[in-house]
Amino acid sequence: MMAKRVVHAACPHDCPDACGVLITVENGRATKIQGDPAHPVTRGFLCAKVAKYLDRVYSPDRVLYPMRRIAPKGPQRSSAPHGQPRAAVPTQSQMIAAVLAQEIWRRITWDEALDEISSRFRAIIAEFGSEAILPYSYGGTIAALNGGSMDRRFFARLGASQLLRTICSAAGEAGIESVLGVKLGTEPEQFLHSRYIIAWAANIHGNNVHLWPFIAEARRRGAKLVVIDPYRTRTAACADWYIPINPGTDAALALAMMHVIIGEGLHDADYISKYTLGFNALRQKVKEYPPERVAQWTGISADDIRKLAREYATTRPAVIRLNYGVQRSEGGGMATRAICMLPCITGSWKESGGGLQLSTSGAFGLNKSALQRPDLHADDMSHSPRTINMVELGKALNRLDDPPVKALFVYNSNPAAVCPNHNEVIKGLKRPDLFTVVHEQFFTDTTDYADILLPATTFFEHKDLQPAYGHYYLQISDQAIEPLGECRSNIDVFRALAERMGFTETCFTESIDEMIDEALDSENPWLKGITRERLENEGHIRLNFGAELRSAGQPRAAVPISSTAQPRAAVTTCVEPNPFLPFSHGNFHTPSGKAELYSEALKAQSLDPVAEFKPPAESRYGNGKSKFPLELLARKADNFLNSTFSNLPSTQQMEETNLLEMHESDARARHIADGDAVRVFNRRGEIFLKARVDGAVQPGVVSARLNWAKLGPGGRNINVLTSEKLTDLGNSATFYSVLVEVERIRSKANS
Ligand SMILES: Nc1nc2c(c(=O)[nH]1)N[C@H]1C(S)=C(S)[C@@H](COP(=O)(O)OP(=O)(O)OC[C@H]3O[C@@H](n4cnc5c(=O)[nH]c(N)nc54)[C@H](O)[C@@H]3O)O[C@H]1N2
Ligand SMILES: Nc1nc2c(c(=O)[nH]1)N[C@H]1C(S)=C(S)[C@@H](COP(=O)(O)OP(=O)(O)OC[C@H]3O[C@@H](n4cnc5c(=O)[nH]c(N)nc54)[C@H](O)[C@@H]3O)O[C@H]1N2
Ligand code: SF4
Ligand SMILES: [Mo]
Repeated sequence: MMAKRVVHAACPHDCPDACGVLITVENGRATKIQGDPAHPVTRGFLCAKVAKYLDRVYSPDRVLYPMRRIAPKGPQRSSAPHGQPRAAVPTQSQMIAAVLAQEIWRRITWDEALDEISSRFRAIIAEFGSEAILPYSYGGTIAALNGGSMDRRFFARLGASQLLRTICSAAGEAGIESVLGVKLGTEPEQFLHSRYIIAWAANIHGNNVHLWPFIAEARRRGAKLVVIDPYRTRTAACADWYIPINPGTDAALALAMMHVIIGEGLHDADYISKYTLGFNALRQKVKEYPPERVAQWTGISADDIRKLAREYATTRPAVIRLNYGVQRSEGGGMATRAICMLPCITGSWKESGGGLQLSTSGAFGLNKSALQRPDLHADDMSHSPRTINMVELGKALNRLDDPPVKALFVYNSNPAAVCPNHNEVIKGLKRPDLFTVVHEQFFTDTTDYADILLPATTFFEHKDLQPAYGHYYLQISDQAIEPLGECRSNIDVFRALAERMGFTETCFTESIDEMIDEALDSENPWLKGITRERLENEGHIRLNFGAELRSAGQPRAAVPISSTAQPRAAVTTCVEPNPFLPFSHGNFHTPSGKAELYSEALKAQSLDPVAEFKPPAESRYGNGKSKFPLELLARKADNFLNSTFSNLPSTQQMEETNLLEMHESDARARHIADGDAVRVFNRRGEIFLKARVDGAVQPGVVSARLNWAKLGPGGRNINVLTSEKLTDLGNSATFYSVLVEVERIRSKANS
């Protein structure tokens, strides 16, 4: 009889928190998941969805064996009548029953699957060239290995088209890097010391819940919390000051704040002169953005803009938790850039509890080129393969030529749910001549279009190395249990495919531990002294910023692991690290080494070298009067993670789906009452939802949440309405620059 073990893991979902996790394993079966109480940031509690992870790992709906499609592509059911949610849609278990009845899939062996994939790839390469093959992956896991390593090696060596992975954060990354040169920011622990906290496009309770205890403690000590968001999130509801803003207008707000700060002499002239470049150009530029002018765009009164600017500049330390919501608009890159200038002109980077956090990922500096081997190329290829932007998948599948995309390999992603312009994506995925392989844990919207379906492990079933984008701890995530069924990790799949394709480079036979060692073998000084052995012993290690945390260096055995350990949400004692203040003395990673308030690089791209606000074309400020007057926020669900978790009964119970939230005045103008069935539409598509008039949004804005399309009414989700248009910087997605109209189709009273 095997003993009870507790395994240290780390949550690999696409979430800033990267929680430390403890998995109890008894007789080879995981019996309990809990947060690791020793993790200084995630502090022993998990979000509601991952707290129920055993339901996910052991769900009867897991894909457990390789399979070949024997039915036509597409969900195997008749569409639900318009406006009829759920009931008409088969449950997951019904779908699985169909699978088992072999109506859709035939089980095959791994050998058969790999043979078929490699022979189809060979044939496609012979006829169309290797660029006719397109990998498609994103954030299923963001751990260092399974998030992108063996797969990248494989597709580089194959000479496949390269995927530009821009669907999430590329605009914000370009924005922050244009000012700071790097994705570094305030440590979550230091929010404790803040006196003024702005949650700017940051849904903290929904998407970043482990920051909340630090904010809560700062507030107990007298800090003020301000939330800037067009949607009244749970965080906004408990803020000291909630400032609703019109979507896509944040650049104007930031410029107006700087107008006030500089105009009233509240800036830090010393910090500015030592560590920034282009202040005079900024001083000129912000003159164009007086609060009165900006009030018209943002919907925030000039008095409130002035008050916000003054409070922010004079209450010290002040910190901004900026999140990626702000950059999912047409002008998202510039908006991020303008906001990132704020702590540079107030000098708040100098203070513990000051600064700004958008992402901390730039500190990890793992050896990416060793992991991904971008130097690999196909034997007879003399040029770099073409690139395809993942946001434009619909376009790529339907309109690309020379060569057309003939094979699609999807892993770590569910594009049939998450990609904008859903109808175009589905049209492409339906192409009978497209050979589609999907490596998945569940029968998602995308597996409905797979020719070959491969079963994927969860993080319980494989080992990995886990960086973070919301704190500075590197973690090891150990394998807790054997893979279920015949599941294989991403690493194992691409290793096996490389062998089938006859690739002889040694990197294709490396073990997981060898790959972790390579990842850690980097030039980054902050990884100094951090080895796999130490990580295996200690679970998490704060990056080596030159000084050790008091708690670091303790072997894991010294951490009491009690089966009754309670989640410890409240920050009662200060962890008091030697604070990491990345820009207290400049050290910006820009070409000039300074915070670039003026950027030659932007000028070279014919963009405003300082910053500017351009009203999004698809917004209330677009040209002329639109047939679609309402701005849609096609948001994420608090209890799902993008489309992940949306099929599990235990998480479904926590999230009401298929709602359209609207303001009372917009509802009244359309004779819509709370609970009515409504049609939401624009020229790209339509979806049928239930109206909810609950004060979550302001006039002119409606909001709905992401879900699996096949669980939505009519087999659709909100991405039927979103567009493939790209952002100003970074070529990212514009999920929050969408215009729609809404009409009532049936009143609640008659249904
Ligand atoms: N529970 C949960 N957690 C998640 C996810 C999830 O789906 N569910 N997704 C994960 C992923 S992939 C990511 S990238 C992160 C993202 O996390 P966030 O960056 O927080 O992303 P969003 O939820 O898109 O946007 C945050 C907030 O910005 C607001 N917002 C939208 N448009 C604007 C605007 O124009 N101006 C302003 N000021 N605010 C705006 C939205 O209403 C939202 O409340 O979260 C991760 N964590
Ligand atoms: N309307 C709207 N659309 C959005 C967004 C929005 O806010 N609104 N957010 C956008 C953002 S920020 C993002 S990041 C994208 C996210 O897009 P995706 O990264 O596609 O996100 P998920 O929906 O979480 O799908 C990930 C899939 O990977 C699978 N998976 C998990 N682990 C593994 C693994 O180890 N191996 C393999 N092979 N598969 C695995 C999961 O089961 C899941 O089905 O969505 C974008 N789409
Ligand atoms: S999804 Fe985020 S909050 Fe939830 S357990 Fe994972 S890292 Fe933690
Ligand atoms: Mo994301």
